[in-house]
Amino acid sequence: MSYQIEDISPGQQVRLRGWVYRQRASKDVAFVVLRDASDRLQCVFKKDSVSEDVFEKAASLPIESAVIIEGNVREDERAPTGLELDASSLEIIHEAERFPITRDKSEDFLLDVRHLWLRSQKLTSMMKIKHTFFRAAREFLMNQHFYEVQPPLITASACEGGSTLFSLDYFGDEAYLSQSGQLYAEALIYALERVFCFAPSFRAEKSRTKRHLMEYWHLEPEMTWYSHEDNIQLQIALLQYVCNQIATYNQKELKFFGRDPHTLYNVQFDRMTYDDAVKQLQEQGFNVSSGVDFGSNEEYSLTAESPRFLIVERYPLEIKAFYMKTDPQYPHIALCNDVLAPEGYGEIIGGSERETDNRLLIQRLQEEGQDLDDYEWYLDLRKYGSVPHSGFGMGVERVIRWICDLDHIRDATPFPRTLTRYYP
Ligand code: NSS
Repeated sequence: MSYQIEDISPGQQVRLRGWVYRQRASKDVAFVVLRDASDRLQCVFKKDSVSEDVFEKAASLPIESAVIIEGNVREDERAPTGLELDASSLEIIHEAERFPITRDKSEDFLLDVRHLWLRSQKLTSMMKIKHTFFRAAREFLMNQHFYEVQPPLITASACEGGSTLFSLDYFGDEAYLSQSGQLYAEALIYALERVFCFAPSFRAEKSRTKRHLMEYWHLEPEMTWYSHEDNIQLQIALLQYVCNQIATYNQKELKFFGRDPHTLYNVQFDRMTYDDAVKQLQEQGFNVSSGVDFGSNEEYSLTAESPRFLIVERYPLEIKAFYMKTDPQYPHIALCNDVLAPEGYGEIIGGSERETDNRLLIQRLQEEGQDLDDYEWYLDLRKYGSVPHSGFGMGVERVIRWICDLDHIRDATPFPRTLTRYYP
């Protein structure tokens, strides 16, 4: 019977299928570290206990060859999993060519062979954590009676301003890749009330940073009847749930990244207004004044020393997107918030209550220089049964970057699209 490495136990006779992760041999014994999706295991071929043919093959196996190995599982204190295999047979399914990835390859080279580097422990561990993220986020929202909906990815209009749009030729017209599913989610709530989109978003970010991808996964809940405050409470609960699930199901992977699962079991939140954040930054020596959006240095500084998330709310209207609701009591303030990750990782969520007054929306679109014709359908939503509503967008790779303590966001996705790269 075929097993996955993580399911075996001492004393069992097993058949394992996988790839050669590492290999070395002496005169009398060959060691093959086998890798499958679940784990790695050292398989020991002793010259005096296998046929000559099997020993020869085991002693000369190129790494990344695909093999099936049978043997007996035995405890071994020195092994990372506490187990080893006394191998009795070896079947080579495919003998690999010389694997191009060896120690000390440059970052650029590893990006060129990303299709092969995916097998590394780093990317495999990241992908397993990301898998839990997707499952947990869906589970949390569905338990709260949200419907998952599918926004279009080809659009006629900008959601987040014109400067980061990727344009494409749509049979002679100019269309764009979606920056956000939000405007469509706002249409969908009139049918389903609580919805979320889980889809790629595209941003033509022209600066080279460690936290921007050109294509990233965007989780965007949108809810009828939710106020600014309800919206923030949902963000907190969602982050708590997702982090808790990852702490529970990805202990091995977290350990690989040096992150203690305890820091994720019960994540904490601080909260401050934009004005207080400006004051704090000024005290830290930053030359910021009210009415300016924070850059990455400012965001870094606000949480660099903190193990807690930071919610910054109530930004000046003039630096935020056209759809954010004006605070009825303070007309220069938007009822919005960002969430900054702990430890200086920067913004992971942007959200707001949505403006329902078409006069204000039209005014703000005009100020942004947008063509009102492109937003006619969106403005219709305020004409037929308009209700208070809120929503937010969470950048999945931004959260994964923090959880896995990754230097660069490109390692939070298998095939990153960055300023200089869209291959492989
Ligand atoms: O531009 S956002 O702040 N907000 C929106 O797109 C809203 N329309 C979302 C909504 O309310 N439904 O982007 C949201 C999040 C932001 O906080 C980041 O975590 C992430 O999307 N984001 C990115 N991640 C990776 N790379 C890039 N370039 C990027 N841009 C935003």
